[in-house]
Amino acid sequence: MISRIDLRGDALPEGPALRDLLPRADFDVSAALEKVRPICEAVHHRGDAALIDFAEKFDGVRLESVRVPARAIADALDGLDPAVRAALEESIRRARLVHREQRRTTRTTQVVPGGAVTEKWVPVDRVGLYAPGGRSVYPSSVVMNVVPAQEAGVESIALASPAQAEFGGLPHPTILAACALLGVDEVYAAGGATAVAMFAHGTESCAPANMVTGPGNIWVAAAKRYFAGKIGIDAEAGPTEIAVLADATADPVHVAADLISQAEHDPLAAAVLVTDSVELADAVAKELEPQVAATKHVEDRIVPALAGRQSAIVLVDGVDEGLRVVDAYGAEHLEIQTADAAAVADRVRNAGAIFVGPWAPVSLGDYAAGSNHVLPTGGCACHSSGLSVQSFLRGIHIVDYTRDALAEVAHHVVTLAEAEDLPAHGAAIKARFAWKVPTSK
Ligand code: HSO
Ligand code: ZN
Repeated sequence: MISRIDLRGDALPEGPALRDLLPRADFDVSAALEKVRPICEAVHHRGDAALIDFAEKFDGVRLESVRVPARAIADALDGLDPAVRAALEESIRRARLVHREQRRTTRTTQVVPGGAVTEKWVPVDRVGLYAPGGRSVYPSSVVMNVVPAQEAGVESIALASPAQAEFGGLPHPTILAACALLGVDEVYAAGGATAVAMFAHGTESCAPANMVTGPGNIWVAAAKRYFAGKIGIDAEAGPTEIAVLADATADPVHVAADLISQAEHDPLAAAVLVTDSVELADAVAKELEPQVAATKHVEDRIVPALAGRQSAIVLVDGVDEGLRVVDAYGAEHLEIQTADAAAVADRVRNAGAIFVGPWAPVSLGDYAAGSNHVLPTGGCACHSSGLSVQSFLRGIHIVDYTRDALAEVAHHVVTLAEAEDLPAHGAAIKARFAWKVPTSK
């Protein structure tokens, strides 16, 4: 069901060459870009009417309004299964504990006497959060988007999720209930690229947002790319990924279960085991069969995900080589199931989130570790982080210099301006000192 890549024996290649040996899904956002362009333009020009038409076309339901009435949100909470409510509340509580600690404090650096730079952290004014609702309805993703935005101090938070024909054109009730638990009352029934376009341009019923975040399918990613530059976006989410770095001490039953857990998301989801133990590789491959047979979503997601070119068991000579492989891969989720897992985890440089040892499976992080599950995919972990309070903050530098402090450095500024052939830059300094600025010469 899962292929093998044997990297034992020869020295591993460096950087991109190593990355090229590793499995990865085809996720061509640029091809999708052309398809979302007319959707984004229609929402721009026709506003709510376009959203209503697209909901009819894509979600099979004619909406009276895109804005979800307050009553529907309250009703969804009333109808929520008490066990799901308790689990969501615990998830929210833990996420708040972690994200609250991420708040940034204003810092002033006294560069010279009379010359200071303060970095002031200001939340984005208004954000639009997206919660998918097609193949997947994830109230947990509502928590993972809303909590960091709230803890960052964002004042205006709106959420969109696709209209569900089954629920009279409202987003899924569990999504609405999660909004109610989080105190989000501005919710729209809009899906995929249409939701991103709604937040980017604004419509009659929805004010434009400064930023859009949240997971979604390729259309959401393409719409984010389309609007990047106009609005802020978080990372473009691709299909989910789990990599497990394991040695002979790992339990194959756990490893197989964890690989399957993320394969369950999507036929393009990636499950990669990196190990120096052939015995573990064999045991995991064997263990996958009965576990897959015993679960749901087998033919439509798990089997294509595990059998796809994006998934593999990668054999390496040792844990050091395994670390090089997982760093080259830069997984969204990386589990370390080796002896002395914490020390091994400490050496990892590229991963969206790292799960240490046998008792921290990715599923824990998906729901209730307190960590965020909106994480960089497709190797973007080598330059980006998951969603956090920081995602919703801007650090503004406040430059405050006295006359003397400016005078002290004026000749350096003028010299650099001249070196860059920008005399007007220098003149802005000279003008303040009656043109009597000493040059560095
Ligand atoms: N593993 C997904 C998030 C998720 N899992 C939502 C379950 N529900 C991407 O990090
Ligand atoms: Zn998951």
